[in-house]
Amino acid sequence: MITGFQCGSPFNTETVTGKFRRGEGKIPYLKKEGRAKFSYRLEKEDVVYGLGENVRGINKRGWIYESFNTDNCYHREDTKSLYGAHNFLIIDGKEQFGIFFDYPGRITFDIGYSDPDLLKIELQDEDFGLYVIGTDAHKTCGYSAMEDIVRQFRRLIGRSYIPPKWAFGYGQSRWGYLNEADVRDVAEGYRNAGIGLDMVYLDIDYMERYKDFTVNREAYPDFAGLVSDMKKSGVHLVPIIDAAIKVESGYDVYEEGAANDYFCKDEEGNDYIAGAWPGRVVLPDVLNDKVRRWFGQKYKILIDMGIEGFWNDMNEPSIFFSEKYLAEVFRKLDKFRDENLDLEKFGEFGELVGKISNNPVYYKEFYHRTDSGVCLHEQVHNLYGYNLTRAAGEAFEELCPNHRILIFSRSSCIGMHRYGGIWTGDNQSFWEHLLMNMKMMPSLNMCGFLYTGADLGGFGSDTTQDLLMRWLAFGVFTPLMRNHSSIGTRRQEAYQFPGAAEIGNIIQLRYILLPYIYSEYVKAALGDDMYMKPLAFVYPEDDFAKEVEDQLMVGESIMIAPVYRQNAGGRYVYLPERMLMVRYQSPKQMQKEIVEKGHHYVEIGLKEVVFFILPDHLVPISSGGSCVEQIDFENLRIMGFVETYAEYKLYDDDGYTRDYDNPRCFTQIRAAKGKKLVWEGEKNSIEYFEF
Ligand code: MIG
Repeated sequence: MITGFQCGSPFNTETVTGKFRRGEGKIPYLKKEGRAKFSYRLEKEDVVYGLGENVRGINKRGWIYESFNTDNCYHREDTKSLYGAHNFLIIDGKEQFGIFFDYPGRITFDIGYSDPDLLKIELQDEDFGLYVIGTDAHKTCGYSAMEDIVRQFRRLIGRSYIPPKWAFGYGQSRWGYLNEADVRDVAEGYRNAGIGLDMVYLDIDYMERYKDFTVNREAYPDFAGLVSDMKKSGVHLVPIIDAAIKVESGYDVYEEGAANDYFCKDEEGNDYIAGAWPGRVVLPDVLNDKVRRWFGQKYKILIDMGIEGFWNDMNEPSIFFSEKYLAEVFRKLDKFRDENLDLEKFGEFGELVGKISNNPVYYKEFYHRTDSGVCLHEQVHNLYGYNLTRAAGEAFEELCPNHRILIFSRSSCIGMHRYGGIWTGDNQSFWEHLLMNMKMMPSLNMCGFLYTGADLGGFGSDTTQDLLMRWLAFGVFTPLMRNHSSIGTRRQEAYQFPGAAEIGNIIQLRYILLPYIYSEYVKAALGDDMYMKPLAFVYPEDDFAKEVEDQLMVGESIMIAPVYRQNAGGRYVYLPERMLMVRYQSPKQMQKEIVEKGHHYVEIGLKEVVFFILPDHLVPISSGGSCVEQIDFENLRIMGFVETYAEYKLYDDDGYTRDYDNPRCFTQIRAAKGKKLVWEGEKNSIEYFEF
């Protein structure tokens, strides 16, 4: 049951696509403290879920968060906002309800920061949509209250993006692969080490002077040839696209956009000039329908060269400087020349240049011409990345109606989940960032972002072999499984390490579990469900499960408990019920053991991945392979924990077309203890995996 309130005259974000009841008068649960301020008294035991891409826990209590998309590479405990604006919260206590603010500007969520028992929400202005989601359906439908609230919310915002099947393979990325030889080296490095690989990502280095939709011809003399060569060996090249367009006469994308007035404008109505990778840049005004169509069609340039996947970066938008601000900085700097730089003066001096990158003042300097009129960027800030990716997503449906294209973005806002996935930005090779990755996943899933994952191994700083191994052991389960690192850091391709063979075994588990991972992913998308859940969503009556933030449910059959501490030989695991523990060392070395409900110390060696299968649940697996294309999805094996009887609804398709709802995609598998497996559907063979 969803009630939608319209406060003032909100900007049409096109986020809500589903049905709701129009509310009038009093807003339930929340106390209105002013026109754009709300509060809610939190009981001691209340848990607050949501906010998608953010720091801290699955339970968001005890900090103040802000929705204002930011290119912030410091993912620390004191960070308030990252690259996304995901304004959805669930309160789980005596009262259980969800709230969603459909609003593109800045919002503050003070969740017990100023007052530990108070939730306070404040919006920057008075025009917004507010949706309140109650629950009682769970009493009859078999879902927990939290699952029910999430499902209702997700129905309100529309079906999550489903990438092509190959996008569920393992990918290698790095800022700093400079040319064709580098790319071939990576693919070869993996092949020689016998490690699976489905994509090599191309960072800004592939472009000609950081110009979108160009390829550096010196570095890539035959780009289309390379793309096709790589694809023959099962590897997709996935190039990056940045938000900003280089100002340069003769550059067709710039000239076309300038001639048609497709760029954001400054106060005087001229093209707004900012600074980014290519130097002076303009920003495509993707909040305008026509511009969106134009920008989206540009992806065709690369699609025509055989490209089938993209990542969209810098679309908060990230701005290094504005021309106006830069001039001011130079002017002020000059004044310091003859100053005595004492404490205060030196501070001011440092700040001038130190605060130049992504200074929030830039967002007050330019305008959009949207279908609902001219808007100052700051008021609609959180919609920029969303619409840049939407431009691509909409174009793909037109350009490739029968062919899914991979797309994920750095910046996002709820609504964008229909068009693409996200990666979680510039983390570091820190153990605490592995834990943060685990906590962020279910929060993102609640908000509709299913195709998501972090830079495995860490983007910034030097990684270590053990961190990479532990992170990959978690990454095996995240829909986006990509190893990515920054230029200037230690190389972290799996084959670079002495333990390459063991790292390869961990990655191979991904390919073995692929039938399950793909099936659970698509079912979550089709059913408005989460792919990764907190334990509390599945075991709502279990008080201890409520506090577990370092274990997750993955799909309907698996619980994971990754190791996230250096030099740990294992960890404590909480089992809300008796489960089958699977200990994986390599495709040929797997053991199982029944573990009883309760707390256990489980040894988990660096080379191992341990996961748990729920009682009377099944996990369809493959016999492995070195890329998704090689996986035999027709002859499957089942890992199961059948105590009496288990059923599993398997989803599978050709991996490319968009006929998701076709009943032929489903196979119903039934397993009764001691009996042969039976199934209805089109699979060739399905057998128990004996181990
Ligand atoms: O400011 O394109 O998050 O993944 O490697 C850095 C270079 C710009 C930020 C992205 C990162 C990417 C990097 N980009």
